[in-house]
Amino acid sequence: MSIRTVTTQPFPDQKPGTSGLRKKVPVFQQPNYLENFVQAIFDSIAAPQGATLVVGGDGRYYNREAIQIILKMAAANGFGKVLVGRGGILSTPAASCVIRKYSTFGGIILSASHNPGGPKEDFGIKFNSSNGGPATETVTDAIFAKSKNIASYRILDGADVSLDELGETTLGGMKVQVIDPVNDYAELMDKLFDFDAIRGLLKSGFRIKFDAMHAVNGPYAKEIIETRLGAAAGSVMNGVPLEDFGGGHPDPNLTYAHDLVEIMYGDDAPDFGAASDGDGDRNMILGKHFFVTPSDSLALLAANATLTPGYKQGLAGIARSMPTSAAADRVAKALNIPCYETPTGWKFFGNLMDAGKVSLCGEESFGTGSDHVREKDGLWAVLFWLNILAVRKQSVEAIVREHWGKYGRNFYSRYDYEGLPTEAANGVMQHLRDNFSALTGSSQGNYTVATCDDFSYTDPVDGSISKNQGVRILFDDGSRIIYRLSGTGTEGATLRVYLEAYEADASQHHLDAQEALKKLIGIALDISELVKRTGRERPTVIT
Ligand code: VG1
Ligand code: CO
Repeated sequence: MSIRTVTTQPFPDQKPGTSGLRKKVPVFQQPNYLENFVQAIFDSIAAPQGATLVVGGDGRYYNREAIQIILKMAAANGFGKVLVGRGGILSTPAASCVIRKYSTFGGIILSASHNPGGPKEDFGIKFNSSNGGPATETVTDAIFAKSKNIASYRILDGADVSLDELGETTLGGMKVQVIDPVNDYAELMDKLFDFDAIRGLLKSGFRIKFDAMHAVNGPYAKEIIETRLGAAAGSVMNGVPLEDFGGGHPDPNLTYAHDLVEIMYGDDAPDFGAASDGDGDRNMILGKHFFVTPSDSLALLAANATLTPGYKQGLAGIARSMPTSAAADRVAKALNIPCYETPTGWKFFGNLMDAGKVSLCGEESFGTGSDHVREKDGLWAVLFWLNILAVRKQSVEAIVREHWGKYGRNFYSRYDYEGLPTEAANGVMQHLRDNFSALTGSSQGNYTVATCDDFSYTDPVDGSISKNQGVRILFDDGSRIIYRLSGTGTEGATLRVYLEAYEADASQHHLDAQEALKKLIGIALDISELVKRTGRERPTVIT
């Protein structure tokens, strides 16, 4: 087998977004497109000769082809060994777990997360460092810079490697070890949570439904929830991963996980429902006829963490992304631990966790996680909830209502405007920025604007600064409106509007979030001129 150096031309669009490079499959299928980006990664990360790499993905369309290319390029670029999940499968949190457990140099994860899959849909690739987390902005900036100047890449000429049997083969001078994608992850979960207690809960007649949405978590959920924890067969629905996720949108929210939502709001609803996304790192939590917002879920896990074996010593601190509600801040305050506010995207949590500053972190976008890995982790959140439910022996709704009674409630909603013309979306953001001084101090209905800014973050560990992370309109009663452009969309621009209002008075607790936020939503549309500038009367998705 010989190593080939292939001459290539740069593609100007290979800028990694919130979590890696995401494009439509046909874009990735262009000659040299994936190869260029992989070479840009290898040229940026300075892996020592003989280093070990982890490779796996969420099984979506083009996963297998991409893995074969990456393996041949890794062999040609001096890697000594690659650990790859059987069938090319590794959920994002499982990849993070494997990178850490075997002290590897890092890993390449293939996923476009919650975006649809298939020949005309989305694909994605990102590099995770040896801590198991997404590469820092310094590294992703370097990858982008390399991709813009790339002139050639190296690849091994050779036959494809079989990915379907466990065991070791060689590719040129490199070892390829096909590993069980579930096992290491399942063992870690068993250490963190009281599987006996959860088994007892499930034996007592407590019924659950987990919707894997035909995505990567199917095999993980079946093994852990049905086999190891003994939930009734069929507790995991849509458990077979499909290349196109069965034509669905593998995004666990009230809009896209409608099958599960129908069951959980139906006559014979189980006690607990949950779903995860394409690559298994997001989670949605439901009780019987009850939805737990991700921001509340983070706060609740933090408040109840010591009920689980993995967190019984308590938490070092909590971190949340800036648009996530401040519900977790109230818990941190009560526990007398620090709470950090970071830009959107998991890569910002890594430094805090590596430095031991935080144990739990989360985002409003259905992402929750801890320092057990360096990615958000969907199934972990589900098991955390089950452990709490097994100990507290109350319903999901009762636990959440008790929490609101103690800490007050942060009403929360996100409006997404997808597929906007980029100019119109940028125009909304610019219009807001141009009006910071006029807005500051102004009255908007019953609300008064305290300050407006463009969120900027200085990493408390390495001092790096990330600017322009979202426009914040902060009101004097603690309510907030935030506007942000998505970094993961693959078509046009996606504008997200985040709304939050705090209510300390328990008598208001019957209110629906949309009802409670009605005035704030009106203000958000008004001051941004969103409808006029985008022509959209309504958002694409409300969560
Ligand atoms: C979205 C979410 C963000 C999340 C990111 C990756 O980013 O808002 O909170 O970290 O997706 O999630 P954006 O830039 O489109 O708003 V996914 O599950 O990669 O794994
Ligand atoms: Co995801």
